[in-house]
This record gives sequence, structure tokens and C-alpha cells, in this order.
Amino acid sequence: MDYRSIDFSLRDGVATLVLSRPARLNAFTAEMHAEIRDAMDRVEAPDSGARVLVLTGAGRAFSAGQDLSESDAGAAPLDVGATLERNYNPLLARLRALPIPVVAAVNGVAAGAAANLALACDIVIAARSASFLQAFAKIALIPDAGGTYTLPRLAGLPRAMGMAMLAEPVKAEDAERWGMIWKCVDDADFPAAVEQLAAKLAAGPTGAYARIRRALLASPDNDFDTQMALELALQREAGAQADFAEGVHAFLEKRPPRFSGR
Ligand code: LHQ
Repeated sequence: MDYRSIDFSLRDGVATLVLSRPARLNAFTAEMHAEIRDAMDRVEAPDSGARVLVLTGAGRAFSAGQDLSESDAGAAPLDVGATLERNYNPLLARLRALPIPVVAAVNGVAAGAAANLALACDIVIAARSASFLQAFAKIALIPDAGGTYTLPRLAGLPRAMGMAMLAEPVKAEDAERWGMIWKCVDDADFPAAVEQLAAKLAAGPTGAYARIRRALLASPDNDFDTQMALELALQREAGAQADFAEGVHAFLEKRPPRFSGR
């Protein structure tokens, strides 16, 4: 498939998906979603070699969320429910189940569904000039793309409520200070920081990363005993992987580990 709304590359274990409609601030269309599905198929292919997925945007924005000028018949209003059902909800579910880490490299404003897509990623790194905007209430909608799940868990209920109702941009450094994202870095350092982060994750223990994600995402909804049982089960699996043996050998031999991801 030829892409018109995204760019995709896969090199050295790093899959990079760039939302790329810069004239519309990379707003999501049905076409963009179809292309993302195709790229996700390539990432998920058993022999893809992908060990980290990086999502980012072309130009000055990460993405302005749903393209509000898009409609089925040109004039008919957007069918919000159908768009979520067909496009956003499956994408969020797919990213959450992906067996490799997902990084959101938020290069500029992330608004609406795109803000919540970014916040659903495992590691969110943002340029200092970036911002997160829960734009929904401005058009009389509610946060979607997982926002009502993610926001209170990341930021606490008072800030989630403020962001959702007031729809004011949250600067990257405030998002970092509030604990909503991993890190905010100066714009000049951002590309190198993203590259380094991606390279580190691509060379890491992929299977352990997938289990870390499962355990941490399950945690807020579990009681102590349930979480300890989950930890035990996942750690037992991790301990049976080749990468655990390699990690221990490397430590004892005082050398860096060479993780295969298995
Ligand atoms: C856009 C958009 C855009 C089209 C900028 N669409 N053109 C909703 C419905 C259905 C199902 C699923 O879920 C959703 C969830 C959602 O995502 S709802 C939220 C949708 N997004 C928004 O409401 C954000 C709208 N955009 C903005 O508020 C601003 O553009 C932000 C704050 C992102 C950036 O502001 P500026 O830096 O001042 O840029 P701009 O507003 O001048 O935008 C540049 C161009 O991009 C402009 O076009 P033009 O032809 O005038 O140069 C905008 O119209 C266009 N654009 N966002 N979502």
C-alpha cells in the first residue's frame, strides 16, 4: 500500500510511524486510519523484526485529532460513534496489546483523540514547545481514544476534570511536572533524544517489556493479592526466557547484555 497520510519505516528494530498531513496539522482521516492499520500489520508480522514502535508527527504538530472537515458524504456531519467504533477504539486496543514498547514522540501540539492516543503509549517524550489539548468540550464532545480511562489515572481526578472541561492546552513541561508523561526535552535536543530512546528500547528485553506493560496497566484495577499473583505469573514466564539468562551472564561477566528479545 502506498501511503499518503503517514510515513512508515522499519530499521534496526525501530518501527517509526509519522502522522503526515502537515497542512492539516496531521489530523486523522479515514484514509490515515486505513494506512495506520496497514503499517500496524507490518509491525505485527511475525518476521518484522520490530522491537519498538515510535509514533510522531510531521511538521509543527503531533496531530490535531480527528479531522473535523471530514464527513462521509461531503455535507453530512461526521458519524462520531461509527468513527470511534471503526477507527479509534480498535487502534487503541491494538497498541495496548502490541508485544513491543510503544513510544509517543510528541513533537508539537497533540489535540483531541491524538492527545489521548499519545498518552496511551508506554513512554511519552515531548518537545518543550509541545502541548496536550483535550479539545473535545470545545465542540461539545467528551474525551475519547481512551481519555476518560487514561486521564484520571495519569493526572488524578481534579486535573483530569479540569483538562476535560476547560479544554485549555497543557504545556509539555506541566505534563511532565504532573506525572502525565515520561519526559519533556528542549526542542533542539528532541530528535536525538527520541532516537536514543528508541535505540535503547530496540536493544532491550522485548518480552520483559511486554510483561512490564501488562503488570503496570493491570495494577490500578487490582487489589494487592491479585497483583502479586499476576506479578508471580509474569515473572515466572520472564525467568524462563533466553534474555533473562543472557542478562545474568552479562552481569556476572561484567559486560553489556546482548538481548535477542526472546
Ligand atoms: C484542522 C484541525 C482538525 C481539520 C487544525 N481538523 N483541520 C471526534 C469526532 C469523531 C470521532 C472521533 O473522535 C473525535 C475526537 C477528536 O479528536 S475531537 C477533537 C478534534 N480536534 C480539535 O478540536 C482540535 C482543532 N484544532 C485546534 O484547536 C487548533 O488547530 C490547534 C490548537 C490544534 C492548533 O492551533 P494553531 O496552531 O493555531 O493552528 P491552526 O488552528 O491555525 O491550524 C492550522 C490548520 O490546520 C488550519 O487550516 P488553515 O487552512 O486555516 O491553515 C486548521 O483549520 C487546520 N486544522 N486542526 N482537527
